[in-house]
Amino acid sequence: MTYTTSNTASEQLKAFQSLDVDQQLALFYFLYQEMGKSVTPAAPGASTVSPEVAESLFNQVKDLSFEEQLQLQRDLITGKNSLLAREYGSFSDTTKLLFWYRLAQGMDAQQVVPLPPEYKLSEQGQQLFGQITGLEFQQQITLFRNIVAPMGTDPNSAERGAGNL
Ligand code: 45D
Repeated sequence: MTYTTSNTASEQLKAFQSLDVDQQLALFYFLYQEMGKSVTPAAPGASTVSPEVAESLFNQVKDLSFEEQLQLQRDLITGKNSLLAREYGSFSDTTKLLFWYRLAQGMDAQQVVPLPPEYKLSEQGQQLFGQITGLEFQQQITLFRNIVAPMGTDPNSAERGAGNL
């Protein structure tokens, strides 16, 4: 068994976060494509998810240019402060996940900037893709929640008035 195949959940999270920002976006989208079919809008009324809140942020992003959409997604990953990043930061983890899910659906509907057609994952990204797709569905969801949770800006710790858009 190699080191990478024995990665634990928290090591997979670290490995994901150690990829460069564009690789994280691409890997996340490939994972969506892989699992997307098995995610039905499962129990939208359930637990801590707020579909209308995720939808409202999605609609704001949808109205941006493709370049701005890409920048926003990069900024969410790097934790750059902005109005939209603070709005995102105020969501529950599951609502954050739903928001990313909506973005990916938006890509499929050509409302959100698509991946360049020949975009490839790095060796490291491909390995991680293999590991993550091999996880049980529940473990995948947990990992995804942990991936999206720290993104954006926590509105309570963000300096008031800082950032715009
Ligand atoms: O030019 O309990 C690159 C809910 C390169 C319901 C790029 C759920 C340069 C409640 C950067 C690649 C549904 C929430 C461009 C559960 C370049 C509930 C662009 C489950 C253009 C369990 C890259 C939800 C881009 C789940 C634009 C499982 C990349 C949700 C964009 C899973 C990537 C959601 C995106 C996932 C990835 C979403 C938007 C995996 C989204 C992934």
